[in-house]
Amino acid sequence: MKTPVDIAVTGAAGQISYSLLFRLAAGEFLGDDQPINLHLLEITAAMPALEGVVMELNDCAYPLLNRIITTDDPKVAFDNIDYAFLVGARPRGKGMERKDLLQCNAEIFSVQGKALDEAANKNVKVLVTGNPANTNALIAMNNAPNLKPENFTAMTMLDHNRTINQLAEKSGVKATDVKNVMVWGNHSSTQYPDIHHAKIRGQDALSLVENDWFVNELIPTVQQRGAAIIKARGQSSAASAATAAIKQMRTWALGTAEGDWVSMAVPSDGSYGIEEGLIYSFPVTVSHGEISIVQGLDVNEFSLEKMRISEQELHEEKEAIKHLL
Ligand code: NAX
Repeated sequence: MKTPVDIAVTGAAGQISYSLLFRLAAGEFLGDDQPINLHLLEITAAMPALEGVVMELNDCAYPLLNRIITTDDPKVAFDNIDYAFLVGARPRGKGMERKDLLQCNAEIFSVQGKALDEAANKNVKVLVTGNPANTNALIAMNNAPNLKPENFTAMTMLDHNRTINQLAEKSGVKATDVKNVMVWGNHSSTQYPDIHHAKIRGQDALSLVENDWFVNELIPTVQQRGAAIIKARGQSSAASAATAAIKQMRTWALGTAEGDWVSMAVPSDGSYGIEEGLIYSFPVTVSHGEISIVQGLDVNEFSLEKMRISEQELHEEKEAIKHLL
């Protein structure tokens, strides 16, 4: 058996974690020969609920689950960790403005960034899922000066998977027949799911579906998918978010498939003219744990305009929390 890896999950008593933790423990992340230690962080008020989750984890008698640590202290949670799934965040309360939500989450992620800086393994891979995910990742990154910016990503894999699914459903093919979709920008309703380079069984997607369907159906459907799920289910996406979190972290650890890429929100290096330093979703490939933004793709005026709208939103979010950077 290999040495266990240490994985932190924040918001561990929440609904995404209720799907995520069991799948991590079952070996879905790094395989069924990789034992894990789980470091579970919650707010103090949710510690009793977290104990219930731990009882259930233990009742599964998972062979790979070596140790579970529960705490309400980020420094304890992040001690020597290799991977951090930052899922926990403050939900939008009644009467709360978007900027209030941004502020209280900004404070959470500045504390967690400092704790990661102090306690985590220097090669830690940090995936921010809690919303507003891109800007929360930006704050955590800026509060961790001893970690590299490349240690941080925010989750747009769910949006990527949603784009694959829309295209597969429309074309009557399987999800695995669809390659090279991408999602640009913010994990918000300004995100831009783009199929200009997508292939369906090796053929250009836009030669198989109408441009009108792409513009007027696919884009708004993916942008509004989270809201549609809340409307139907009465709760926000949880199992699909956990699936996407595992896929994003697994891809980061083990690499992308030959000839394909995925979407991840990563620190912009100015590629495609996007403001440097924003955490912006790009098409990326991964090799040996290193993420590279796919370069040299043709981007037409239509796409550029959509990419800029999302960039502008991220710029405004950054301005609103700049005192914490
Ligand atoms: P829940 O409200 O069910 O769970 C969140 C948990 O986080 C709660 O148990 C809460 O006590 C805990 N928490 C709050 N502040 C904390 C802190 N400072 N430290 C540790 N734990 C803390 O939400 P859930 O449905 O699990 O969603 C979690 C987050 O993911 C939300 O911000 C949500 O908006 C976001 N999402 C992001 C997605 C993405 O694609 N990036 C998609 C799914 C999801 O909407």
